[in-house]
Amino acid sequence: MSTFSFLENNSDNVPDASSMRFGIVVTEWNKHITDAMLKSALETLVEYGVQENSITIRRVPGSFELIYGCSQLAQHGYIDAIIALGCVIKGDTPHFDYICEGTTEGLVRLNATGKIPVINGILTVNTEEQAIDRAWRTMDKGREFAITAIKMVDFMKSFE
Ligand code: DLZ
Repeated sequence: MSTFSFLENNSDNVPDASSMRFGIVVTEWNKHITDAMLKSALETLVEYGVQENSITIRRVPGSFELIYGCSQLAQHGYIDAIIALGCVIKGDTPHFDYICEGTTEGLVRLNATGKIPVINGILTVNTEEQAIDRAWRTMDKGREFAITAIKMVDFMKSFE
């Protein structure tokens, strides 16, 4: 098992985010998991200086809809980066594989447009227990995704 800790390695050089604007698209599927990540992501963005009115939140039904949601937000929102929050839990059918492949491919395509960064905040796990571990029990993925988003906006702004 990987012992790498994102937060131990990436928390000391987070740029000031007070001028940054973010969009968050979050799923209703596995809401108890995605809401926990949303809460932590919001707290983290604000901790690093983001104004609450500079964060646009939109909800979509499932992870598959995140791509359309992020695409719309990228086109119509006045924002610097998007965090896509979802949680896909493996079931008894191949649906899990299709959703994971579809969302990954979709997020790759969105990022490849080079318009704004879209952070992959979709947990793809075998069990609900694994999702809980990642969302709040042993990890804090919402915080990780927020810090990643801030760093990517800083990266984007380095070309302006
Ligand atoms: C259908 C489905 C299933 C089985 N599992 C999940 C899941 O674990 N996590 C998730 O975010 N969404 C799931 N969905 C819904 C799909 O993402 C999507 O909403 C539907 O296929 C309709 O496009």
